[in-house]
Amino acid sequence: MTLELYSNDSSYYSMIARLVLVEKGVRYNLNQIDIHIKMEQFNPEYVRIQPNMTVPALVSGNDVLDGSEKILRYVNEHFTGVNLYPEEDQVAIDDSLKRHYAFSIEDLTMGNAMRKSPIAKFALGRGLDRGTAKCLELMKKHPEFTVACQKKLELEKERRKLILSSENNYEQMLKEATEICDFLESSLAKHEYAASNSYSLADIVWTVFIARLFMIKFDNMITSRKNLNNYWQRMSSRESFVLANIRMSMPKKLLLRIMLALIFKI
Ligand SMILES: N[C@@H](CCC(=O)N[C@@H](CS)C(=O)NCC(=O)O)C(=O)O
Repeated sequence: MTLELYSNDSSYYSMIARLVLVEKGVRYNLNQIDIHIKMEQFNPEYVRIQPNMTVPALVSGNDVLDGSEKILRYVNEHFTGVNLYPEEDQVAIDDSLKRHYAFSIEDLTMGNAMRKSPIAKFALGRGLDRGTAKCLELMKKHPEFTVACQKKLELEKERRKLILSSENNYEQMLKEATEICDFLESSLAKHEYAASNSYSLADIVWTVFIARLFMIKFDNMITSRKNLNNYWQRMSSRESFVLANIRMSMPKKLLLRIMLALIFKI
């Protein structure tokens, strides 16, 4: 049976999906979805698979998993290989996953980009406008997607409010990111991995989380904490880190292409 993963190289949640597949040693076909320039998440063929119009999505036979947490749990449960969710550690792993998914990495990333650059703020606004226009167009041509599109449009509205408004939640996100790092630092004083003494689903999400902190130049949150820094050295030297293409930076050329495409409506 072939597994089809719909992913974007620099997408945070796609990295989680890739990392669990690699850690479990599962072979899969990688389908690239350009969510930034061509905005392929709004293509009807893709919306049929992933009505949330986001990446990642995983198709495994008749099963369609629409979101990284579902993919994490599904891949661990349905494939042989190391058990990344052993019974005795499930409470701690669930706690990690709950904390991780309660945090909005998007608000932190975008909030940070906008504080650094007014151009980024402008491009982001344009990106939201384009997403909204694509969604409206999709709804017009494909009335069968009306409910999905209305949900997405509502989310885009929320995003605009949270990310672009002057009272955005960046400070709150910064505080929460610091609390997560403190939580990890103390967990790692008790055991070798984030939730236990063996590598688990928790380590998958925290690896991607830390990589994102490096991407947005918050290295200090990691390097200033002894256990976390040591953990990061270990996680980032795993073979899976390279094989799953976990990114700690956004290629400058790609960033420039995205900005130009958004600003000049290419
Ligand atoms: N909760 C979802 C979040 C997915 C998500 O927000 N993906 C982003 C990329 S990291 C995306 O596809 N953004 C494009 C869009 O929202 O139009 C998950 O865990 O998979």
